[in-house]
Amino acid sequence: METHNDEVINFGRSLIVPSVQELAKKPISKIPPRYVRHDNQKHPLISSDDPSIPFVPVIDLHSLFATASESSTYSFELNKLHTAAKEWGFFQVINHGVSESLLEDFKREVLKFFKLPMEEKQKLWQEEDNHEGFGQLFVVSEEQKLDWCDMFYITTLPHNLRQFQLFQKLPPVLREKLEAYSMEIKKLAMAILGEMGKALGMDNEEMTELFDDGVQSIRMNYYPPCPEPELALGFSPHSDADALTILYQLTDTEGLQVRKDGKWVPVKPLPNALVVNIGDIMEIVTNGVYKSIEHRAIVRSNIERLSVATFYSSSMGTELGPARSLVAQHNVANFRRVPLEEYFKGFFARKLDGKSFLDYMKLEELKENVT
Ligand SMILES: O=C(O)CCC(=O)C(=O)O
Repeated sequence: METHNDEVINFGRSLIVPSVQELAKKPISKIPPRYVRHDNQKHPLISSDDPSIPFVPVIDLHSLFATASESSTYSFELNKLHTAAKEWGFFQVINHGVSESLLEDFKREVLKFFKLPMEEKQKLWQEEDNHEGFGQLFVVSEEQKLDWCDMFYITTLPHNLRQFQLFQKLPPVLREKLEAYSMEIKKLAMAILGEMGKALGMDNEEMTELFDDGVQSIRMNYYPPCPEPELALGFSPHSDADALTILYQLTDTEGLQVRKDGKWVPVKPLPNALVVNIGDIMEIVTNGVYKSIEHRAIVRSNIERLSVATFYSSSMGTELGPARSLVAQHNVANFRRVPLEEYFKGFFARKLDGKSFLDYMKLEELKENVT
């Protein structure tokens, strides 16, 4: 039986903005100025049809989870995972163990959720003092440019941090599938973190202590068709604040792009694959060995796109900083230590701006040396 706590932590707020999905239903040929970006062509665009573009690495998790650790298959895949986390900060996973039927069921419910009439969604809209619910995150001023996206955001784990009132208002079948999905994705995140710990030579107990009761939140994204897609962005460039993000691309429309060597590289949706990326917490915990990478989402003129991002962070009550077992290995700590709650509150109080928040965590004397 789920317990809940009326004193759940409020991680932040965001200014209330109108629904983009409703706006996109109107017969408009131009987007309102608040959605117009003039900076989104700053990095050359690459199409995944171009044979010269690199592919985001694909890791076969079966080779890691079900193969003896002495085997060459295991070490080959572990090395691939380690290299992907260091050099890309992004990879896709196949044979990940999350059942196809759960993925299908959850997808169906999320699609239905975004099709609910506005009167129903209004009951789940963000409140002024808390950013959980429908809306947008990181909106801190009336002048700020907005993303061409509606999202629903909720903290799912641990249960005592969940906004019980909000969760209870979700359609019952979505609630049930979301609960199952959240548990499966936590298992997957822990398993991937475990493999990363081995690749890094990190103390296993330290990894478990940091992440066993980790904070998980889920963000469902709906990107409506946009009449001027080249002027808008579905999601501003950002790195994630968490340790590990697991993204489920619900539709096969391309939209997610990763910044690699100064270029935006598309992440082509693969059947039954999930996208995993390193977040800022993991960059900090690994003392900078793994990198959180900037990514963004673009939009299309004629087709909608949906995705669900699950963010997994260390446990509340732990201190965020480089793993002690890695600092001992590296003989230097590259980031400061702060309580996790303070870190999150700081992150959500700012406008999304690339990796700027991670810079705040870097120890002063290292800032000039790190590009
Ligand atoms: O929709 C996407 O592919 C990107 C979503 C994302 O970056 C996020 O929710 O943090």
